Amino acid sequence: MVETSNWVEELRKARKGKLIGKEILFFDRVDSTNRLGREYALKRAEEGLVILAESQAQGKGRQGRVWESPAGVNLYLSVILKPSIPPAVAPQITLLAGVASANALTRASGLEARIKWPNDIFIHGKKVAGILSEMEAEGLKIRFVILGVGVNVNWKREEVPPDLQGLASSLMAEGGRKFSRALVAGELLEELGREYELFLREGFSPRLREEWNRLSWVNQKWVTVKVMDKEFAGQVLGLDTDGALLLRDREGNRQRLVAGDVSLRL
Ligand code: BT5
Repeated sequence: MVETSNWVEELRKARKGKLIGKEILFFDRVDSTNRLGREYALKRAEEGLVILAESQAQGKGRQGRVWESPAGVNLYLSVILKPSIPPAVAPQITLLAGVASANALTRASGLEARIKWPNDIFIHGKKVAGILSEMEAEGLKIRFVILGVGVNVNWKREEVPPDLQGLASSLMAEGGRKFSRALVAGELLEELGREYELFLREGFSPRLREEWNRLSWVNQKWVTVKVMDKEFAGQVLGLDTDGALLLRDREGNRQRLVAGDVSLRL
């Protein structure tokens, strides 16, 4: 499908009346949609509000890393969520967003998208999307979660910065054709809405866990996981019933790791 310049209007039409994206604020350039989303949430914006930008000057990854956000080709969006869950289980939101994003990208592109724990979406072994969920809590209550997703849609391979060549890719680079951003964003918000509403009813359910394990790019692989200044090496067994990642080391000892704190290296 050829993209029209009013792709945001097309997306708004598709999301009319739905929880996630019933209101979509669109900006040409922001520092970070997550940062702006937080600002709106602090001003009591409603659950489901989506902040969408054509480009970001300071797109954020985890732990102060940078998210490359060139204009006109990709998706940068943040959703305000207000789940009634304890802060301790907030990393489960990243897991459900991983399932939703992988399924949405597969539906939109026909390419097989997989989750690299905890927050990367891979196609053909390269990162095409990243998730950043940031929480604001008051004591034992979550005030809101800003769920940010960046998807490389029509980024040309040769425009990927040199340090990310071979690591990062886009739907277009992997699929060999352009994709409609309205369509990709529409699938993404639809899947996020579906998984989020199920999560509110059922919590981190056996269905969600099985779906995550089915989509996992890391299960059975031998990995190193960095937790602060420690490193764990082991084979990935998959997610535990509460969403922690299970590793087994060479001696057969099991390790449980929570998505909030750690990153994984293959
Ligand atoms: C992430 O962090 O993968 C989370 C990315 C979230 C981005 C979205 S865009 C909308 C919203 N607003 C924001 O400000 N952020 C969110 P992390 O796991 O820390 O990965 C960051 C690393 O991915 C970088 O250090 C690079 O190696 C790589 N990277 C940077 N830009 C990339 C891109 N566009 N595509 C693929 N990889 C990228």
